[in-house]
Amino acid sequence: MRVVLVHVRDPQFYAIPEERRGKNGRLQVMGFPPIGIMVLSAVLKREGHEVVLFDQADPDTPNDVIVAEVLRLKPDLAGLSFLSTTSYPYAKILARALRAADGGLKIALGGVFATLNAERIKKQVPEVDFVCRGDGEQLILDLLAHLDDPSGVPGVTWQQADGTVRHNPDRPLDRNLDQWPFPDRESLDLDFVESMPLDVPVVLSRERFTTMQTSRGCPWPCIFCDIPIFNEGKWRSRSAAHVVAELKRLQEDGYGAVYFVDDHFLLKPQRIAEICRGIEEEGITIQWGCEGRVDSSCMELFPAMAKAHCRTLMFGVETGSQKILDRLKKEQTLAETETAVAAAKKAGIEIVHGFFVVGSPDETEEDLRETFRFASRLPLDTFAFNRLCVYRGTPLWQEYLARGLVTDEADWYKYFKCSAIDPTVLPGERIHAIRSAELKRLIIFKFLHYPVQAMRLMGRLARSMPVRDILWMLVKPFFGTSNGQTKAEALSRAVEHGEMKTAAENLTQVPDEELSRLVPAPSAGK
Ligand code: B12
Repeated sequence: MRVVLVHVRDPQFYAIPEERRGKNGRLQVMGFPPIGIMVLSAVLKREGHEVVLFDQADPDTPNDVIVAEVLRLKPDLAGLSFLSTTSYPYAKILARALRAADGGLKIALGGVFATLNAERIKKQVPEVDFVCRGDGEQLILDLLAHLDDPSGVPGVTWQQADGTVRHNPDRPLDRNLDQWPFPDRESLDLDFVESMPLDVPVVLSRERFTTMQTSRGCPWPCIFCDIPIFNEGKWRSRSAAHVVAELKRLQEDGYGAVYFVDDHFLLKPQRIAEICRGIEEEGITIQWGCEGRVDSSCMELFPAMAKAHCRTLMFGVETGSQKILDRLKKEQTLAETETAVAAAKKAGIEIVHGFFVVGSPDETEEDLRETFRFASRLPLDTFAFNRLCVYRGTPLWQEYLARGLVTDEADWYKYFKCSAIDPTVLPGERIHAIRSAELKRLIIFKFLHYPVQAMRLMGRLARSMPVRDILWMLVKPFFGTSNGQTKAEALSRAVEHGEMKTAAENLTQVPDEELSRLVPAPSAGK
């Protein structure tokens, strides 16, 4: 059978504004590859199906091109994959455009947001035939075999002929992840390169870049995260041998940098030790990055990871206030953060990154300032201070429902910064003002107290950015402006594409009836 798979992105994550082609003639796209559809493609191809992939990061395949291609290819199924609340409006627009163009096309949606909101999506977007929940590998094979009657396919939400929406039982979590082939990285005519080092710094290399997923899930109960719900609170992993075999293949294919998109890569020490050993034995030199919790028991393996070319380690530090850590149910201590960051640096991991959130419930101005003081005490190389947001499905959403701050009926598809709806969060403008002031202080502090580390980072940035641009980027906050972006910034993603990001967030607030007016009406008879 023939399947078209599309990775839907919001425009803030669209590639590079100017066209750039590598030596091999392929368009270079800055960002993470869409491994969700790449995995599904590999599985489908192994079973003999024909697959065509589209990634909306490709400026050559906007919606109208995808619609025209689908009309030409006449697939048995069009699968749209998207990650988050912010890309849902774009997935709706594309689904409706496809349905308007071909009333008989079967359309499926999948991904984390779709999984957690399946029934609501099916009712809001009747143009979509199947909303697919959870892991997609076996599901898509089963669905293809039962397109006309998916009643026996676990994990699918669909509509019977009498109009009843059916939410088939969940698919049991599959622990055998080694059974699936490596992602199909060949079917998109794109080369992914890392984002400029201003958003997620990843491994800071200009090598051919890709991502891998070696485990799924995280069992901790942080109130802002929906991953435990998506994975039923479980953590599952591929074996070390399977991971090493994929890295080996990637090296043979010319990749030089890999980021593991695992929710918590650092969970199992023995597996990490085996991966590091395998990397050494196979002579793999790919530089890689990963993220995990600061209370990981893998800390004693940081030296082995550094030796196995782990270049970047990202920790969810969140805040410098124990009170807020506890409020977020992060179940970690400030002391654990200090120990982990110091251990990673001592082990020789080049880039140790701290993810922080600002604008949490019950956070005072003093807590916020303490977060920046804490960040300055940590020997972190890079950091990001993002605003806390609430997503449907998380424990924080449940709390907001109970407190009457949101309703499932009206708000389920909206993207909210907590400060916009929770009176126990500091006002958005205050958070912004304090963050800007403290960030300046932090940059000066880093240069004065960690000059060698700061200069090393500058050196790494200089590999991909002109020195003039680096300097301008550093002094810009002191002029109180985010304007005058450098060329490098223009090429990078979210941080610099502030306006697009806001536009994507705002689009989630547009009532669906209004959004539907943006696409042609569905064709009659469906
Ligand atoms: C890597 C990543 C990113 C990358 C982007 C990767 C990309 N290709 O575009 C970056 C860093 C850019 C990013 C950005 C953002 N992200 Co992000 N990201 C992730 C992360 C860590 C991994 C995603 C991944 O690659 N998974 C691996 C692949 C194999 O899995 P998958 O895509 O889910 O696909 C599987 C199934 O879902 C299913 N499936 C998927 N599609 C389909 C389609 C069909 C038809 C079928 C049958 C099945 C199916 O089959 C696949 C195989 O099993 C997830 C956490 C997670 N575990 O999912 C967060 C996550 C998706 N991100 C999240 C968020 C919030 C964002 C941002 C909004 C952050 C921000 N404020 O800017 C942006 C929005 C990006 C966007 N365009 O939508 C949230 C979403 C929560 C929500 N309800 O909205 C998550 C869940 C993190 C979290 N803990 O809350 N992200």
